[in-house]
Amino acid sequence: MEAGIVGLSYIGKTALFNAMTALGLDAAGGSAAKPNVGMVNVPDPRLEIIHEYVETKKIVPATIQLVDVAGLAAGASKGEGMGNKFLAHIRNVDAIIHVARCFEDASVPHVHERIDPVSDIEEVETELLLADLEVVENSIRNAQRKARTGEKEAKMRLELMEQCQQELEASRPLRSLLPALDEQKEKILRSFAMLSAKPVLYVANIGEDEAQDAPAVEAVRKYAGENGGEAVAVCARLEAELAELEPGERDEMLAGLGLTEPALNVVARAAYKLLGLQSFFTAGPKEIRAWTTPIGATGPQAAGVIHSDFERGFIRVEVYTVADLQEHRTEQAIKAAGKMRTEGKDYVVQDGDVCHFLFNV
Ligand SMILES: Nc1nc2c(ncn2[C@@H]2O[C@H](COP(=O)(O)OP(=O)(O)O)[C@@H](O)[C@H]2O)c(=O)[nH]1
Ligand SMILES: [Mg+2]
Repeated sequence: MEAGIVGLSYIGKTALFNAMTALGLDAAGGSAAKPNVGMVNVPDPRLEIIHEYVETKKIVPATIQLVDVAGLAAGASKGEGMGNKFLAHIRNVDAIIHVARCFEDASVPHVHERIDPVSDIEEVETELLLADLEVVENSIRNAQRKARTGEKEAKMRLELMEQCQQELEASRPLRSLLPALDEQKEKILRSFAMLSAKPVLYVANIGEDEAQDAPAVEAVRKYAGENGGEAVAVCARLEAELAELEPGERDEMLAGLGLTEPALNVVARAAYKLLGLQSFFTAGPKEIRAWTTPIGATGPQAAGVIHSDFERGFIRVEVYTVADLQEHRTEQAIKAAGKMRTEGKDYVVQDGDVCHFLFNV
């Protein structure tokens, strides 16, 4: 699963990418032709809780892939500059992290020489809407031809695309249309990988001394609420500095700021949720590990995340929760208390399940 960072230039996209991936690439990195790609750990306090009760050699968090593309400017949808390539990179991601500049800093240029995160967001989103509109118009022409010959699927597609056209022409993202669609239409719309239908997290990039509820940040939150997205505020530069410190020094600096964890953890978890992902755990002497599945995955599908043989040879899964472990302290005690559940092929794995898979290969 992959999230892509978008936004205008000089707003802190690469700073955020560096902080999240701790790769430390320089600000010039990441172009439309060759975006930066890195893995982000998704910090999960439940891993440490499990570790209080289970001895292990290492702890492995879940990860998501993050892409840092070059800044998008007006005209991208018309293929200006590297526009087309840029849009192609976004088309491949599963969710969008849209960064908006709230920080003031005379030494960092701004493409429009003013701080106005909501108009910046609108500028980028207009390009995404226009790119979608082009896809929609092509698809309408194609579906009209086929619908004339009475093809049923084409008729439905035509109806859907006309709905999309209406949304886009009213400057509304397609994600706001999704909840109203029936299952079949939703599936068709998803198959187009429309840019404005992707889930989005708005990141208000604030200055070092700026408050979480500064007017510019509140404006971003309001915009997010009205456009079917989530919003968080972080100081990307501060987070990038934090990410470079040794763990001990980092904790000291965080404590000095009155924080218990970097704001980035919040972003990583929000992105994970945005992608429709959840974690289950395995816990043993070799490792305690968080594994990623889409919400709704079954026992065999979850087993397949660990190894494809596990999915094929799945017999059953033994499951308990982190809360069970906190209450009973050992797996044996969980079993003795009758809390260890045995589940079969149809079991829908829940976020936070601790699993032992039984399989034959
Ligand atoms: N003062 C301040 N500068 C920042 C902040 N975030 C990023 N910058 C600076 O803004 C410049 C552009 O950031 P960069 O991440 O390269 O922007 P990008 O073009 O969106 O990738 C760099 O010099 C950063 O150090 C911030 O929160 N505060
Ligand atoms: Mg950059």
